[in-house]
Amino acid sequence: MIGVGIAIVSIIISGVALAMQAGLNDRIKALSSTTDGSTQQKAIEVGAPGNDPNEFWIFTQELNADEEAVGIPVAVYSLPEITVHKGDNVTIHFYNPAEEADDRHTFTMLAPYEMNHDLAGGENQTFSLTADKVGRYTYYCTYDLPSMIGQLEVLP
Ligand SMILES: [Cu+2]
Repeated sequence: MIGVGIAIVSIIISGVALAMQAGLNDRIKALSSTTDGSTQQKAIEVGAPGNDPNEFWIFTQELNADEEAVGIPVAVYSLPEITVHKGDNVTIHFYNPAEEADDRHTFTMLAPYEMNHDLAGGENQTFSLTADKVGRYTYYCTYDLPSMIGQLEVLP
């Protein structure tokens, strides 16, 4: 008699567990299905503590290499990728920490985010843009192509 009772209780418990699992599956499906019926994994994004996700600091840097021996410019941006979302107001703090004033670098973009910030060594500038066009856009230094580039990615 007790054995039958235990069997009935465990059948009820596993039934409830199955129903909960089914409900959970429906919720996951609802979160990931799109209007055309295909499924899509939503990207997880994790920031750094106290960091505004739309504010970026970028330094110019001359690599420790013989530019003439290498044959192309050996300068880079400290941050070669910026990822934001459509509609974000993005702030960039751009620093050229070179000791010589004539070691110039630029942060330049073509349309639709057209801009050209040209800094002498020791200078910095803060500027903003509204990320209203989705896509990948290259930023580059007019003095150090083809190597001194980065990508602004604007996600939908
Ligand atoms: Cu440069």
